[in-house]
Amino acid sequence: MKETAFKSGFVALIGRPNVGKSTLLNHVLGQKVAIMSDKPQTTRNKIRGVYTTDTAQVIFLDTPGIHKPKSRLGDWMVKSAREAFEEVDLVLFLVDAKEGMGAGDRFIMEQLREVRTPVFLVVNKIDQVHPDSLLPLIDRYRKEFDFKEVVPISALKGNNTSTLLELILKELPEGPPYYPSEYVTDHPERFIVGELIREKVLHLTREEIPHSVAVMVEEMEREDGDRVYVRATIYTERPSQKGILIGKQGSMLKEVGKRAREEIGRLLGSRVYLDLWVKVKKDWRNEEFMLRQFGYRE
Ligand code: GDP
Ligand code: K
Ligand code: MG
Repeated sequence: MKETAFKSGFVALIGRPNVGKSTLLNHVLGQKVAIMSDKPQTTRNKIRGVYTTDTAQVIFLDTPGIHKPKSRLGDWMVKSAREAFEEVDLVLFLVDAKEGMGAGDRFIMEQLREVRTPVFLVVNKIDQVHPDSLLPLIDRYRKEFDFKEVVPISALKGNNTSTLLELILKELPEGPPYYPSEYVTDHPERFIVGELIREKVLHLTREEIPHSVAVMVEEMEREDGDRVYVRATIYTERPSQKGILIGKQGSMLKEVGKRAREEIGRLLGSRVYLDLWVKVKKDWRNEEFMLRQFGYRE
């Protein structure tokens, strides 16, 4: 049997806010455990997720926002985004089937025109439109740009996402895996953010609580208006510990949240909305799965 060479490459995701970039990634990365780590990354591109099969590895990247610049800094960001697109193997341009083509889409396509990297048009949210409206919409995009592939999907329902993955894998060059196969990292700041929350718990509680606590940052996303939304869960081992952590009328949790929010804000250099939860997970310390999730194992 002929052995096929391993393929690997970098895929940039671009599209207006809320087109479904995060949803697509979560879907692709599926049930895999999110391991947090502080592996080095390039300064321009943020690793969003690593998808590994027996024969290939795809590294999905966040690209700097590409909006019509309102300032010199904006000009610079557009230029660096364009350069980032040159350095990847494939660009996925996500659009919203229901919203149709907007000025934001046109601006992105203008920038992509100056880039040699192949671009796929990914028409997302097809579950929200009548099939008949799809072809005219795709035609409109095609008139504006020469896409290597056009793939209609529903990231939410998982429709046609396996076709998209196949086409992505086809586009990748031969190359080695850049990350261990179990590495599915999200933003590495996540781990630090979790640790900051844990630190506040340690400062504010005593006795057995500190050792029985783990923090998992489930979501961390920069919203419009430069605020970062963080949803995190503090895990304890017993209901009584959960009670202590929440405190009288939520006072303890409020204090943990307040202190953590300030420090996370300093770390990230932006305002933070911290959505903090407490859950009981008996014996989390003994469960390999949980240890991985919390980033205590590679
Ligand atoms: P992002 O800003 O591009 O990362 O977009 P998100 O992934 O956060 O998605 C924005 C919203 O669109 C969320 O409410 C998603 O649930 C929703 N969404 C994403 N993909 C789909 C889809 O295929 N169908 C539908 N109906 N909703 C979707
Ligand atoms: K969003
Ligand atoms: Mg997103």
